[in-house]
Amino acid sequence: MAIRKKGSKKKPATKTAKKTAKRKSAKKAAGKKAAGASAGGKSRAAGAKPSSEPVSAGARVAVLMGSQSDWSVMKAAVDVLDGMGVGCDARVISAHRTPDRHHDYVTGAREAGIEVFICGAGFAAHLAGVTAALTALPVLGVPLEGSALQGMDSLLATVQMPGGIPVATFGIGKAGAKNAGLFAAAILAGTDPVVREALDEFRARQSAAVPIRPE
Ligand code: RP5
Repeated sequence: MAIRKKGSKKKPATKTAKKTAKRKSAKKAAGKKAAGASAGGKSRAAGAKPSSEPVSAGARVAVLMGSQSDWSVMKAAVDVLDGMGVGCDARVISAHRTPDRHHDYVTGAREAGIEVFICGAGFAAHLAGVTAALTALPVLGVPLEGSALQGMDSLLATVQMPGGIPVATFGIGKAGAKNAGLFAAAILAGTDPVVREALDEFRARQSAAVPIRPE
């Protein structure tokens, strides 16, 4: 039998008291976890601010790039989609420099009207892969040049996804960005006759622009 010390307010720890205490501390821990999740959580990078900019009205394709320095190349995807009347939302979002912005954007994108992601990144390019991990929407990856390995690093990082989380990977650089834009249009054209027509017109214009003889 447990003996209470004189003056001690603590009750003897019976089996029932121990169980109750265990339940209470589990409940407290669960409450803290929930509060952390809704407030951003402790796992978030210190000082990182989630993006509060809403997705552009009417945008159906999100064009993400890891750095401002990627824009001159990734613009090729936006240009081709703009030309077909498909709305884009272009963002500088890095999976490693702005992880909260990335998480918040990708997880809210479907509800905001986004149907396809195009992700361009250089070096150890994990932007497309992490995006695909967070959404079941189609993710098109564009490997970018810039490192000492001239984009071979980003190509392999983007294309070599382990089975289970697919990323459709395009060529390195501007041609890859342009083709990713066209492929995004092709995905939308599957259910949207207006985009299908725009894509057919794009192809027809492209064919007509090829000279019969070299000029
Ligand atoms: C990647 O690192 C970006 O996608 C970019 O291609 C590359 C270099 O970024 P900066 O150092 O130019 O910002 O994350």
